[in-house]
Amino acid sequence: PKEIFLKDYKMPDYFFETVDLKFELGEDKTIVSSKITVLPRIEGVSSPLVLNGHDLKLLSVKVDGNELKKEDYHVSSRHLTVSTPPSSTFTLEIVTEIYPQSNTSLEGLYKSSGNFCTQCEAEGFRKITFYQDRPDIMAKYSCRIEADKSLYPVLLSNGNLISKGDLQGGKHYALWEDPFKKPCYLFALVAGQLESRDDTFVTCSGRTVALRIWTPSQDVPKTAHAMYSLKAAMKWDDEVFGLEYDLDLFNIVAVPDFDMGAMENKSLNIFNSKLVLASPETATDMDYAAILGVIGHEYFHNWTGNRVTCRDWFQLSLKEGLTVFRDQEFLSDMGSRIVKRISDVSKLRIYQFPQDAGPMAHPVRPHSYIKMDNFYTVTVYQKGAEVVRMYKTLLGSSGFRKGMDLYFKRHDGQAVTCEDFFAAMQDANGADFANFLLWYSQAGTPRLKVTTSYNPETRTYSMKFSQEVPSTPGQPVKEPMFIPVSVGLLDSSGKDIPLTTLYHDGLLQTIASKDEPVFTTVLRVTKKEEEFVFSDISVRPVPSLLRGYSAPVRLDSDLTDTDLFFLLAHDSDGFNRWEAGQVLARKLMLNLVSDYQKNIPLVMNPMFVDGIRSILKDTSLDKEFIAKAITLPGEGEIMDLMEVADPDAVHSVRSFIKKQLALQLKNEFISTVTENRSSEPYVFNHQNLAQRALKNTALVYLASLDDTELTDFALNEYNSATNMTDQFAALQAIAQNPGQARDEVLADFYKKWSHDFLVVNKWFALQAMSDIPGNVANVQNLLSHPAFDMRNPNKVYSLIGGFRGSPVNFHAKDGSGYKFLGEVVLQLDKINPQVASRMVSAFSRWRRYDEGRQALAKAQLERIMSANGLSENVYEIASKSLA
Ligand code: DPP
Ligand code: ZN
Repeated sequence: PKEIFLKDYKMPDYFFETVDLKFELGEDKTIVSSKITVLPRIEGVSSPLVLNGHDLKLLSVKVDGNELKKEDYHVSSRHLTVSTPPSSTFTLEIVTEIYPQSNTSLEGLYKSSGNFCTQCEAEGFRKITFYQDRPDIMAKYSCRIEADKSLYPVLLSNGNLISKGDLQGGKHYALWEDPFKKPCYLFALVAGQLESRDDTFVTCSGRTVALRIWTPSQDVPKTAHAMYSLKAAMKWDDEVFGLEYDLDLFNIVAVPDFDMGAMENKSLNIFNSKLVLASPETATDMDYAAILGVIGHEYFHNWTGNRVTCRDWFQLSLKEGLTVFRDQEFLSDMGSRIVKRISDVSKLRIYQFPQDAGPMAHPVRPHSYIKMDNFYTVTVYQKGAEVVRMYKTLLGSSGFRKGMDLYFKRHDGQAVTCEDFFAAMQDANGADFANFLLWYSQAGTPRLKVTTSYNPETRTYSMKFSQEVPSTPGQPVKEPMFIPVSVGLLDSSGKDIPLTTLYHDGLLQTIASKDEPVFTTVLRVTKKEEEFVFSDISVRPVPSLLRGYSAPVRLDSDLTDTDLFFLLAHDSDGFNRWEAGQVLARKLMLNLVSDYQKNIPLVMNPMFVDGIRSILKDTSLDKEFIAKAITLPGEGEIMDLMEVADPDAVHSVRSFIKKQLALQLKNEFISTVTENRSSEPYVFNHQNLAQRALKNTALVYLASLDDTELTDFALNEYNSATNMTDQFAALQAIAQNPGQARDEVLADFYKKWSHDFLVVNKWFALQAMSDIPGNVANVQNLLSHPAFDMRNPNKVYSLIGGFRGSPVNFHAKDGSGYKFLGEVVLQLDKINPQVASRMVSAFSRWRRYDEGRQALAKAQLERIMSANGLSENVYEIASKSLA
């Protein structure tokens, strides 16, 4: 396998101006003809034209209408090289034969439930035809599709429908033309039996856009929320960024077999049906929110990704980090900003921090890859979004908007780099971002330490920062980063203290005048060690540090438990209120883990119980916020903080605390459930979902006690539920403990929903993630359940992916969890390497565990590495994990 490096980037020798494609779709083969206008970069200079291809059968190549002779080109399993093409504009015509019906990789052109569809990002277009498969080749496309009319009545591609009509032999055709230049990864084609939900949207300038969401006819009723989401996203981008949709038609197609969540192909988004289909009876509030977010995300790509795209795949975060940031902001505006921030930061900590501390650690802009598919990561996406958020924290909303406007003004229609985005932000604001670009090139989560001190004589309050970026593979030594630290100070009554002046670097700086007080300021920490001193502080304050989580760092502070309980009760920054509770919970859990390991009986800290009780009873708080604030950090998060991760200890401790809270707050939890039941029909809005979230969190606590009365209480919730959110939460609550009640309710749920594969996937995931003892065997058995199918990524993500969600079972001491996963990865790799490689990454942090587990996990990685015909995808992850 060949590694590709950012430093080796070269401009292409040839540009493509127009691409006319023709697809003759058939049952056993498809013929693809392409006609490309090729332009040498330097007129008069001819060099070999190298095209990418992946296992294509070449039928013919023509240059300027003449069939090439055998000696004028060379074809291999991965390339087609035209040796001496003309040195000025010419046409290149290529015909290939492909077999979509046997394409299980779900990359290129393939079939899903009998329909044809495509997935080209990152490098799938080369499975369709020979092409310069790289994002800096931007061309105008037309696409003619021919297919059997009764089998494939709907024929879709990018852009506008130019003509359609019947052909001989029961066939028909459609001709599509996309007026915008695009890289080939945004090409799409769909052909099949589909029906649409139609609507319209009027953009800010008064253009009426036709909106269509396509699914098999029986699912059309489940697309109402997706349509609502699309219209909300279009309106939001009009209003917040002044970004208007640019064509008269926008199509979304839902398919059941899809590697990713969704794909932003120009005007023809293709979605995993999980992220389109919803009804109150079959989808949870979380599903509804995910649909809103992902429909928004793909729509937002029309500007951040499509109109301005990436020069090369190393720049992926240019479009993904930015578009994730945009979908985060969209959901914040549609619901609770604080709760959204909490969820996003949790996601970063649970998934990205471990990646950044392991063998797959890479910068937001990676330096190299073997398979680009392996770099659609939480680092590129979530940490990338944090990097974009820091610009906004530094510039404010209007400064950020100015930067975005300049970015589009400069780069519309271009394929650009992360530096171009940085430059637009800086130039539009006359700002100096110093060494900020290091966020794109240095991997690893920076550690930021703060020590504080108050001097009553000088009435000054000092914050001393020191930072360290841990070494990561290939990057042993790091430079200090530019860390924006948003801070506030609380007085003894919990009120924010006005911030006026600050000493830094020997200079006195004005923060704000006394008449227009400011309560939060952003410190720019740029050195290894640095001090900031607030003046005019009359009492010893309690600091609120890194408000809103202003930078993706691990913060160590000298706050005492008393300070943290104080912040939990008073901080005006909602995120930091939650954070104070989390810091307390992490400390409590780590202390108990150490007791557990020393065989010291576990004792619950009553202060913590009181803290949770007061949050639970605080009627001034948002209910979804309460649900978040009473939820303990996950097991993975705690293991991540240990020298040697101990899944058994962490699991026992977390269960212990959960049960203690349930026991000591039983009455409070029962009233939380009863007071938050609703007899209203299901509506997806913030108030209602917050109420359900709180009720269901309380229910899970209660049912953890495994007490007959409380299990019946939960069963009653299950039986009386009128929507999937409540029904599934009750199922989860009951399924926490092994036994008859669990078995019966799981069987009942399956019987109710066996006809709906998206609901059945929830049922798989719930069982896979279960912490019940010895669950490896159950999961193994479910592999042969009639509803399971290794070829469908959603099913794999639910059952195999879900299994990794139970550390205590995945890391079973006897190695059974590792063995199970090792076997599955090898089977999957033959079917779908992208999906297999996502699964194998569960092994990557094997060195974090004790020696016994290390040996068992390592053996599985070695077994995978020694397999014949291993894909590059799995090879890259497995070999880097072992390195
Ligand atoms: N479809 C994936 C996303 O939108 C890759 N572009 O993030
Ligand atoms: Zn994206």
